[in-house]
Amino acid sequence: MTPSSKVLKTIKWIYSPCHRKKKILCVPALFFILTVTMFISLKIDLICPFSFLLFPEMSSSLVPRKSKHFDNICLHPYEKQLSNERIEVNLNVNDLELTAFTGQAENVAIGGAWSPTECWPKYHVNIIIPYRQRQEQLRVFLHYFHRYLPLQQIAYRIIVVEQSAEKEFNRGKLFNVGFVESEKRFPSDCYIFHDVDLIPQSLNNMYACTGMPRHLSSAVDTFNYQLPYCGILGGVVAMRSQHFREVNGYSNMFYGWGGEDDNLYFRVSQAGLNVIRFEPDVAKYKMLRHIKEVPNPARFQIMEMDQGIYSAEGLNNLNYTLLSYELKPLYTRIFVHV
Ligand code: BGN
Repeated sequence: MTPSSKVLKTIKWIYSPCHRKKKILCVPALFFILTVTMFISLKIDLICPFSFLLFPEMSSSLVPRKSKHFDNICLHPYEKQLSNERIEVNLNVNDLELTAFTGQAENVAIGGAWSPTECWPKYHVNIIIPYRQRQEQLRVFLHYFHRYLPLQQIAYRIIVVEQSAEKEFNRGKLFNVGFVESEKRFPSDCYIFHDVDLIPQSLNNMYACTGMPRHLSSAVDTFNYQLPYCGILGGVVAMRSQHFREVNGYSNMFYGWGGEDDNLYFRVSQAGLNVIRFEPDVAKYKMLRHIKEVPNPARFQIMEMDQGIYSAEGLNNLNYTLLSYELKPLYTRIFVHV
């Protein structure tokens, strides 16, 4: 029997209660078909707001780094018990304070890398931050993250990709550059693409990758801790490097504010991947205050154009000029012209 005749036979079987005049069974059968069809067509919309229900599987859905170590593996907050610990956010960190903090930040290696010394970290991440002229926020970010991440007992490196002054800011392209440059120098199976103005508020929001791409910042204070729309994938995203390559990274075409994150959501769905979100209480973020950027009026056209060519536009046609590469005390700085 060919696959298509098999399908026909199944459809006939489902409808058979109606033919056999068993009208009583006809209604539930049709109801069942209708529900399944609706569920498939609305799959994304239905699953999206409730995707945090996957949370109970959190520990098993995190993907550990490849390793031959079996002894003395670090325990992570949710593996001990969910943590209620809060780390204070200092919203005003000046240069002097940051220098003093650098002196105290235990074991942070030059370049902003850290790894636990007492146990073997199960997770290893590169955190990429696109950046330009947000010195105050970067200081707050570094001061917070080098206290927050060590408590999760993960191995990490903070990589700031700074764009030169000439053109409009291109968030997506800076992420692509951060990924390519990091893969050359300190590759990782897991990447976190992170805005500089977002501060996680729960220690249970593990900075590690899940089997599927994860939207970490799905409950931001400025959106009343709610998801503004289903296809949002901005702020903070964790992706396995293999998946990032599969979706061809971000688009390089979005200069100015808006669209590149929605475009990533499109790329992820086209690759047959799902977006995971943890429960709102875990995915809570505070957004640091800044002046609202002016949206790029051309973003809708770019989005439309890119949807036709995304497999040829992204990581595989990335070009940029590396202006400098520096290991700063609390982060790795990559300065580029894009
Ligand atoms: C959306 C923006 C996102 C932004 C969110 C949250 C667009 C659509 C362009 C095709 N999307 O409106 O880029 O992250 O708001 O601020 O503008």
